[in-house]
Order: sequence, then C-alpha cells, then structure tokens
Amino acid sequence: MIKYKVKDIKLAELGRRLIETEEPEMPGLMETRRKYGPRKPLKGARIMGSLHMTVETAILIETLKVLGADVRWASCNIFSTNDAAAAAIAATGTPVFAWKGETVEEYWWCTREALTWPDGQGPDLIVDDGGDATLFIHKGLECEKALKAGKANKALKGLKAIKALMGLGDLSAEENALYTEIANALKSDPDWFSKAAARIKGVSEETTTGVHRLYQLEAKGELLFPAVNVNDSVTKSKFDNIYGCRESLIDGIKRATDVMLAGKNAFVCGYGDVGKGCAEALRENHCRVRVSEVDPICALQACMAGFDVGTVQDALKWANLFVTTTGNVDIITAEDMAKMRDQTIVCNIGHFDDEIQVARLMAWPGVRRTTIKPQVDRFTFKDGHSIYLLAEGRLVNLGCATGHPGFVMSSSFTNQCLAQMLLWEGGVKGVIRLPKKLDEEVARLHLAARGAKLTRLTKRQADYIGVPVAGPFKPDYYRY
Ligand code: NAD
Ligand code: 9W4
Repeated sequence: MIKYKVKDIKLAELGRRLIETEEPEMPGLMETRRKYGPRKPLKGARIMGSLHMTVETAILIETLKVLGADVRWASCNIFSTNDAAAAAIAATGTPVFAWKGETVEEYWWCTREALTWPDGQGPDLIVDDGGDATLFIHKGLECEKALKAGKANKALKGLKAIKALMGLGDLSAEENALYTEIANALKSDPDWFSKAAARIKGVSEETTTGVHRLYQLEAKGELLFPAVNVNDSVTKSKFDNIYGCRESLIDGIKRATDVMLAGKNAFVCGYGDVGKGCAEALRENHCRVRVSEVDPICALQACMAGFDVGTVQDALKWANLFVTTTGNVDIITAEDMAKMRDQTIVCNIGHFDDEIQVARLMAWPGVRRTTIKPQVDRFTFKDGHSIYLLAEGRLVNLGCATGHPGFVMSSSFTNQCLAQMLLWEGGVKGVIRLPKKLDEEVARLHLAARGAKLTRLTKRQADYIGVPVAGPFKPDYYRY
C-alpha cells in the first residue's frame, strides 16, 4: 500500500511557503484551531476528503488534523490540484492522492486510495465537493448487493460481472473508471461497501451539485448516512457567490488581458448573487455598468443600486465587455458575438460552460480563431471585427486566475470544520443545513481579523426582539 501519490514530493518546500503565506488570510480556520484544537473534538475520527487539493484546502486539512482527525485526501477535479500544496501535505505524513492533470482512471483510483485506510477499512467521515466520494460509496454498495444477489453466475468476475448484473450498457470513460475502482474494492473484500457504509457517520458537502444529489438520495430513501449541506450556509454561499466573484472576476480579466477597465462599457448578464458581485467590482474599477435580468425583483434591485438594466441585444453595439453570471444556457449566442463591437471581451463566471455559445462560435462561417495565450482566444469575423473569448467560455476566475481569495475559502472551510464536528458528535439525521448558531459562529471566527468588535445584547434588548442573548439572532427564513 503506497503512502501518497503526488506530482513531485520535492515541491513540498515551495508548498509549505505558500501555505504559511496563506494562513493569515484564512483567519476562520486559524481561530478554529486556537478555539477548538485543545479539546481535540475530532479525536479518533478518520476523515476522507474529496475536494480541490489547493493551498487553501491544505490549510483545511491541517486544521482537521489539529482538531484530532486522521485525514486522507484526493482532489474532486482532475485539473484543480496545486502540486506544491499536495506535496507539502504528503510530506507531513498525511496521505494525499492528487496531481494536476489526472486522467479519469487515475482520478477514481485516487478517490479509492483516499477512502482506504491501511487496515483496509473506510473512513468515519467524508468532506465532499460535488458528491463523488458519496457517489462511490452509494454506487459501490448497489454493485456489492447486485453481485451477491447474482451469485449463481460464477463465470463472470469483476467489472464484467458488475456490468451484467447492474444492467449497465455502454459506459462513458468516466463511468467505466468509476465502476473499475468499485470492482477493485470488491475484489479486495466482497463486503467492502457494506462495511464502509456502516462505519460512515456522515458527509459534509461543499457545492450545489453535491447537495442536490444528497436531497435526491434522501427523497428516494437511499441515503446511507447523515449529511450536512454546507453550501447553503450564509457564510458559505454569500462568500462564494458575491464576495468571491467580486474579487476574482477582475483578477481573471486582468491576468488574461491587462486591459484598462476605467471608462469602458461593461455588461453583466444576470443580477443574482454572482452578478451583484461582478457589477459592483466593475463599477469600482470605473466601468460604466449595465445589467440584464429576467426576474423583476433582481432587475429592480439593480435599479436601486444605480445600474442600468437592459438587454444583451440592445447592448451589442454599446459594450466593450460582457460577463455572464446567470447559471443558465444560451445567454450570449454566436449571432450576438457576430454583431459585437470590435475588440469586445466576452467571458463567463456562472454556469460551467453553457452560458456562451462557444461551439457555435467556433463553427461560425468565416470566423478565424487566434490563440493569444492559453485561455485567451481572439475570434475574427468575416467583416473584420474581432472579439476576445476568455477561458473558452468556462469560469474565467478559475481558468484565467486562481479562484477565490483565501479569506473566502476560509469562510467555506470553517463551515466544513464545524459540520465535521457536528457529525462526529452524532445525532444528525438525513440532510440538514448547519444550524444558524454555527453559521453565526463561522462569521464570529472571522471578525477579529478584520478588527470588528461585536455589540452584546442586553437581556432586556434580547427579550424585546425575541432572541437569545448569545444568538441565533435571526429566524431561519431571514434573507441576508
Ligand atoms: P442566482 O440564481 O442568484 O443568479 C442568477 C440570476 O440570473 C438570477 O437572478 C436569474 O433571474 C438570472 N437569469 C437567469 N436567466 C437569465 C437570462 N436569460 N438573462 C438574464 N438573467 C438571467 O445564482 P448565483 O448564486 O448568482 O449563481 C449563478 C451561477 O454562478 C451559478 O451557475 C453558480 O454555480 C455560479 N457560481 C460561480 C462561481 C465562480 O466562482 N465562478 C461562484 C459561485 C457561483
Ligand atoms: N479549478 C480548475 C483549475 C483549472 C482547470 C478542460 C483544460 C474550483 C474551486 C476551487 O475547478 C477548479 N482547468 C480546466 S478545468 C479547471 C478547474 N480545464 C478544462 O480543458 C483546462 C477549482 C476552490 N478554491 C478557490 O477558488 C481558491 N482556493 C480553492 O480551493 C479551486 C479550484
């Protein structure tokens, strides 16, 4: 059994310097260490993580260790690993299975390695991002049961038996890699998944997609262990959507283009949380900003914030920059791009890759593509005008920059730590959000770093507004 697999363990010293530099930017995690560390609330807990192996995640891992946990890690994306951060963690003796540019086969191998402790057994707790570790356990148990029920047919073994008994037709490369690792786990122990599922006390899930999968499993009565939806904590979603994008949109655009934003006309498609952050950031960079919306409430909010509200169509001859933030499809069509002003920059920070019609742009009659550098393409149309497309229409803050700042990730990951402690304490049933008191605790742990001093309610004031002196301070339906 190998202890870790990273790109190059010699990158550990660089990784350590990056981690040390980032620690003060993640005050929530550092405060969590100081406040809860001495009690070792996660003592004895085996935690498996499936979450982008970045510098920020390294600080999450080391926080979980300070809380007493025994940790193993894999990335939840084949491209997102910071190899130096991965090496630094592996060098401390914490098993990491992640490198930038994994194949899908390697990805599922890494996931299984991170799920398998030296005694062959699985974790007590999972930190998941996108739900792949949770999927592995759930699909694996289905396969284990199918194999047991179909025992009679001894001729078929491993992946072939699983495919036959589960009625799986043509599998994608991704599915094939998943089921191959499930077959490998069952080869090591025919009861591996039932034992693993029985041991797991819960999962905390980071993203919308993963949370959606959890609620679906719960609705079908198939959820094997309790789950905490970290995504919908106020201190996760507001940071990830508004404050994170407010910083990382401009970062992505500037790294890609070095363009002067002041005085330019910027158009933001969608004025939800991400759109609000983007529109504000562009205005603060002295752009003239116009937004589009389908929802009258968000459109009116934009008006009240002093933004013009209009349509993409009407802005084609006005804007120098388009940013999509809607989470929807076909927001900027190839026809739109064919009509834009010369030198317009087009990028997306919302839905992974469907907001801008990239495939249709590439196939547009007479269009010529020039790659300026990775993630920056110029498309020149027959009439001679050009547009610049960033990150091939995928998330510009990840494709052209390094995502959110550490402070934003600190807010998300402090939720993860509190969720893990809650699950390890026991008593969670089904899928829950983190109780508001803990959401408030995440915020509280970040205040000192920004020099904020809270006012304390008097008993009379607390009674008057009907809340406990120590919180929670708002009802669950309150919108921040
Ligand atoms: P949201 O629902 O708050 O906002 C989206 C807005 O787009 C809504 O107000 C909706 O009315 C509007 N909209 C939908 N269709 C539209 C259309 N055709 N034209 C104009 N407006 C339209 O969602 P959000 O939290 O702002 O997230 C948006 C997207 O950003 C999601 O896909 C989310 O996953 C993604 N996201 C990206 C990052 C990142 O780092 N890149 C971070 C957080 C979220
Ligand atoms: N990163 C990522 C990086 C490169 C990359 C196909 C080739 C998300 C959240 C956090 O997804 C992340 N390259 C890709 S996809 C891709 C994705 N491709 C696509 O063609 C190039 C990612 C969370 N986060 C921050 O935001 C900051 N620190 C964090 O941990 C990280 C990475």
